[in-house]
Order: sequence, then structure tokens, then C-alpha cells
Amino acid sequence: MNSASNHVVISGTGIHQPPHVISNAELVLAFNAYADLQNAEHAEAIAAGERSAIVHSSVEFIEKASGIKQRYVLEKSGVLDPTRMYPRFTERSDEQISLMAEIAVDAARQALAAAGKQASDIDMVLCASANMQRAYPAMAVEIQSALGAGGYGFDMNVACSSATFAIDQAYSAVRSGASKCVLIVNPEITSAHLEWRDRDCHFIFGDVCTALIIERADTATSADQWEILSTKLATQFSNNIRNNFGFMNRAEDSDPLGRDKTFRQEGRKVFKEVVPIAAAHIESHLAALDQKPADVRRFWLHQANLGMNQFIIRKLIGETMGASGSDVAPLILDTYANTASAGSIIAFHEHRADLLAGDLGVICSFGAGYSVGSIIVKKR
Ligand code: CO8
Repeated sequence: MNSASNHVVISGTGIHQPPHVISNAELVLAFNAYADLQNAEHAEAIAAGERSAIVHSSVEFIEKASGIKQRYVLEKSGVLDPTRMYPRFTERSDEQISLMAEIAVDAARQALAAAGKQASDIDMVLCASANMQRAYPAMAVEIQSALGAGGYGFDMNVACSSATFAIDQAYSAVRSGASKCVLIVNPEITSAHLEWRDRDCHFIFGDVCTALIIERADTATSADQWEILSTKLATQFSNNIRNNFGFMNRAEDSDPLGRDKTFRQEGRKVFKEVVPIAAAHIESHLAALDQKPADVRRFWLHQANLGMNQFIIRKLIGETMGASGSDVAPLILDTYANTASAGSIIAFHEHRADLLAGDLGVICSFGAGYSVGSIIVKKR
């Protein structure tokens, strides 16, 4: 029966943690070896002032500027090879499951088990990520098939805000009665579209996949349920985080390996512009529910930069947050790095067990677009 007022809960989460860790020390060693090789190869041009030498990276800078100490990746030998500097994946045949679908299925199975659901209970699959492995068929349809889920699936890309925007879609579908039980997966293979040869950004990202089950409260049996009270999304166009890779590259005769075909950003501008947008967004979202930031027991914030989260928390509740995060705003960035859309969901997955019935929480993402999404939840 359709009803415009079904109560909606998040009833399970899951995470695929890739097998390899790259510490800052390993990363910097590889980058500096790459810089030395490049500088030796272009020594004449550098001496003639025709080319700038590549400057070494440093562990101290990375930790101070970002709070990141390590990252997980699906493949590390290619990333750390100074003559390559990107992961080495074996191409799979069309008959094999794709890598993105494989990690999504792993995270999804964990979320299903946590929610006490079968794949056949799912009637909508959203694959929401900052980049898709291919143009089509949709990743979500492959994941639906690999799991044996019903209904339909589609892909969504809102960069770092893909997960919260997908929660909004799932919430609307379940609330309206259009769907009963939605699986959201956020497979982020950022290592394949990060520019590991750029000192300004080579340390920022890591790989992961998160999964969420969102269903009607009256069908949920999980012991751990989070009612979605409200969702709020916003976007504002900016070129400050951009990647021009795409199907037009060939027709434009542009260089498929050009610098603009991987992640690039104006990090300082992003920092300055996105922090106030995110803080104001959360504050106005809570106000619409007659709530104040101080009423919130936990913020599961997007995990891009320690300083950004410190600013947001100071703006919202006046609290000075330490380098390891805080009880009100836990940090996972130090171990996972920025995992694009999955960051706030990893924080939610790992840091919610201690909350009590009635506690209020906010999941919030912010990033490229610009985009910001907030989800207000209450522990049942
Ligand atoms: N080692 C040593 N020194 C360095 C390094 C390094 N690795 N990198 C830069 N420096 C130097 C610079 O050259 C500069 O030197 P100088 O002052 O002499 O010019 C100095 O350090 C300071 O540089 P910055 O001003 O760039 O440093 P910041 O303090 O601003 O820190 C950050 C850089 C960490 C990038 C910071 O600006 C930041 O985090 N900004 C926010 C970024 C952010 O949140 N971006 C979100 C992007 S994610 C997203 O939306 C999803 C996109 C899709 C995913 C893509 C996956 C690949």
C-alpha cells in the first residue's frame, strides 16, 4: 500500500576495506623518486629555465595540511612505481564481474546481513560514486544482478556528495511507497582517477566501498535502526574541483593523458568556500526541524581535510576539535584519507554503536560541484 508518510530507516551498513595500505612515508618515497627521475631526464631544460624542477613532497606537510596518515588502495605496486604512478589493474572480460561491482557486492552483503535482509528484499539499487568504471550498462544493474536483487537500479554521480544525494533519493522513494527496501553502494576507486604525480594532491585520496540499506520502518527488524527525519541537498557550480575525462575526449582530439583528465583542484579556494557553505547548510537544515547544532549528539562529516571539519565544528557548536577528531565529530580521514562520497558513511558505519535511542545525528557531505547534502537521523 502506498502512503505519503511511511517512516524510513537506515537499518544496516557495510564496508569493503581494500587489502593494501600506503603510509605517507611510502607515498612520499615513491613521489620523490619520481621527481628525481623526471628532474634527471629533463635536467637540461630545467637548467635552461624552460621547465621547473619537480619539488619533493613531505610527510610533515601532508599530516599538517590534511590530517591524513595513510590510505587504503586496491592495488599499490603501480602507485608506488616511480616510472608509473598509478594502479595496475588487469582488464577483465565482459563475462567477469567488474571490479567496482565486486567491491560493491562485498559491502552490500555486509549491509544486508546487518539489516537482516535478503538480496531478494531489495527493490531499488543505487550505485552512487564520484566516478563510474564505465559508461554503460549502469554499474547498479550489474550489482543488482550479482546480488540477485529485484526491482531496478541506476547510477548517480554527485562527486563527494553522491552518498547523501542517494540517501535523499532512497528516502523519497521509500517514504512515498514507490520502493520498499533500497540498497545504496558507494564504490570509490579514487586511486584510478587521482593524479599521483601531482605534489599538491597526491596524498588526498583512498579507495573503499560503503553500503547502506534504507527501508520502511514497519518492515525493519534490525536491532540498530536510524530513522531519517529529513534530508536537504544543495549545489552551486564551481570549477575549483574538476576532472575533464570523458567520452568527448576522443572527438575533441585532446590528450587522453592530459593533466586535466584526472582529479585537479584549487585546494585553498575549496577550503575557504566550502566550509561556510557546509556549516550554514547544516544549521539551516536543523533550524527547519526546530533543532540547534548543540542538540546534535554526533556529526558524521565528509572526510576531506581535518582543518575543514575543525572549522565546521567550531562554527556549529563552538568546540575546538583536536587532531584526532572528537566524540561529537569522529574522524576516519587519518586512516582512510578522503574517500570521496564514502567518507561520511564510513564515519557513520564505525562511530554510532555508543549512541542511545532518541539521540540525534547528522550525516553531511560536501565537495565537488560544489555540492552539499545533509541527512538528519534519530536513533530508534
Ligand atoms: N609536500 C610539501 N609541500 C607541499 C606539498 C607536499 N605534498 N603540497 C603543497 N606543498 C606546499 C605548496 O607548494 C605551498 O608552498 P608555498 O607556500 O611555498 O607556495 C604550501 O605547501 C602550501 O600549499 P597549499 O596552499 O596548497 O596547502 P594548503 O594548506 O591549502 O593544503 C590541501 C592543501 C590539503 C589540499 C587543502 O587546501 C585542502 O584540503 N583543501 C580542501 C580540499 C578538498 O576538500 N577537496 C575536496 C575534493 S574531493 C571531492 O569533492 C570529490 C572529488 C572526486 C574524487 C576524486 C578522486 C581522485
